[in-house]
Amino acid sequence: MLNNKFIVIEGIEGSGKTTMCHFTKNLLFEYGITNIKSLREPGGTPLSEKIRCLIKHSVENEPIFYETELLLIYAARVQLIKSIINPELKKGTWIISDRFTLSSLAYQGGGRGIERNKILFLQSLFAKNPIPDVTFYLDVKPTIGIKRIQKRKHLDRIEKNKLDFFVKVRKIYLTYVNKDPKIIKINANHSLNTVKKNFKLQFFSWLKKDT
Ligand code: Z5A
Repeated sequence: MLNNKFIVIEGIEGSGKTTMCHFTKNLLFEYGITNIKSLREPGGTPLSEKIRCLIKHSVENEPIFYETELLLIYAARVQLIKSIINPELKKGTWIISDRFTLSSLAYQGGGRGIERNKILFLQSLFAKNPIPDVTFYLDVKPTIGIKRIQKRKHLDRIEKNKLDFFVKVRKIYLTYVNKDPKIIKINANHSLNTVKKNFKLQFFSWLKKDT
């Protein structure tokens, strides 16, 4: 029997993470794995979903400081790890998470400019484990990703950032791709069908190697 895994999908907005999380679930089904839980960050528990709303929306007449944003993200994350991720992994459930700790290094570190050491310290205090077994990073040029999400009517507080913000976020993602062998980069600039085809190849290649 295969050991369950903790799979994370990362990337900037419009890279196709949510689409690929659904696709990953289907690929696991295809492989005969059915005990799967799909999660998103920030969110995934009733309290974490409430915190998600605070993170995504502006408060009238009060700016959200970057440090506050970081702490809210970690509050939601700790809640999710303790109440769902860790107990489910222990039970043998496969977890697919739309974003995880790498997002904080990319957005709060790269985008907001908070020192990496501060983020890693917070992580070491409250979210040391679990470490994802694999992270699929969907790499898209910010101009392409933004164009995809602009089709939506409402952009949230973070999505309203300027192009330069997402350029900085992507740069940090790419730094980690180059130094962490557990991160698999997928070129997400192509059509959805092409990205899915490539994702499937890389996914099964990882799954067969790792199980
Ligand atoms: N955040 C943070 O700052 N720090 C953290 O530590 C964490 C999170 C964990 C979560 O918002 C926000 O929280 C996020 C970062 C911050 N900031 N923002 N903004 P979210 O969950 O609402 O947003 P998101 O995670 O960025 O997801 P998204 O905008 O929904 O994008 P996506 O999931 O990557 O893409 P999608 O929903 O799958 O696809 C978007 C559209 O593009 C859709 O119409 C697709 O059909 C289309 N699409 C997807 N792929 C393709 C291709 N290949 N070709 C053409 N069209 C495509």
